[in-house]
Amino acid sequence: MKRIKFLLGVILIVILVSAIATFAGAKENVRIAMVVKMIGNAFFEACRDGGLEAAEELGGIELIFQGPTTSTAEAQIEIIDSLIAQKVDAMVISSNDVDALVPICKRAMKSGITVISFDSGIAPEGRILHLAPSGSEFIGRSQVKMLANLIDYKGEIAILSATSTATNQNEWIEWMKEELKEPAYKDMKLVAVVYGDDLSDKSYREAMGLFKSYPDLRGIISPTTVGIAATGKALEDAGKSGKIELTGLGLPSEMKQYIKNGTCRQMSLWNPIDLGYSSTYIAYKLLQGEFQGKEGEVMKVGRMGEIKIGSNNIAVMSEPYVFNKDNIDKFAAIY
Ligand code: RAM
Repeated sequence: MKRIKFLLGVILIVILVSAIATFAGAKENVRIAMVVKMIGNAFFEACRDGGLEAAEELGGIELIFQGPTTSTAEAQIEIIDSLIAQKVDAMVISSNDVDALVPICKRAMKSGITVISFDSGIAPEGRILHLAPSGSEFIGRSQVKMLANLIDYKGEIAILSATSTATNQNEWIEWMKEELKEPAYKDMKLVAVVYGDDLSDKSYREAMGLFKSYPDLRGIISPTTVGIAATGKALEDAGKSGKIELTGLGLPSEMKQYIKNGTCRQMSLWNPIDLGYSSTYIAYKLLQGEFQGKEGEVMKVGRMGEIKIGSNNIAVMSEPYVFNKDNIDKFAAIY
């Protein structure tokens, strides 16, 4: 009799817990789509790996990884449109344009899909929050400081960016320009900003074009993992290593050879695996109602610890790592 009572008790508790969970809106087996700027970029493959790690840790998540073959907003809109039709539960998006994705993302949210941006943001009306790997001001200013140190605060410099509409690169470039207004940089001149569209061959050609158009060029900042690696190759092929200094945001695994031979003596980046992990984790918790996505909220993001949502619902992770000859091997083995 006691045993039956005990069993009945257990069954009752199970029913109650699942009823509460259903009432609270907890969802099982959710589908989270990670939409990146473009496929074929190792940076986003590392983000995907982080997303898969979060999915595994949290359980009950199917991660759908998608991105266009060209880094345009139009191509991303098509993908998002089809994900709405497939009724995915959440989307984490690295955007090719800050405004162009707003209407489609508004439609996604209206249909009940949880939308956040990560890496490269969507304007506030088109997402619940944006997860930035690091503060834009810090990134922009520190890139200029790094290059200034390499060229002794003197000479012509250029920026080789991703696409002309990329939210993240454009914000960083604005801060680079702000930093360059400081008196310390009076002998440095920004002569050009060019766009390689996160395509290796186009970035390579743009770098070669810079060498030709600006024979006195002393340094290049490339705040894109694709652009910096292509510029490293162009510098070597053109025999310009050591004559033109290179810095920016690069993947250690792709930049190892250029760091080691001095073509790029210093650069930085955050961990894209952590970025993909955190964005997937946050999307899941928002979906489950465990995070509210409100300014001021401190989110507990698994192994990453606490991440606070700041103004405009932008949550900033931490400062990037700086890579040089001494530590590149260690990081190149990871991402
Ligand atoms: C490229 C992409 C990405 C950016 C990195 C630094 O892979 O443009 O959005 O964050 O570079």
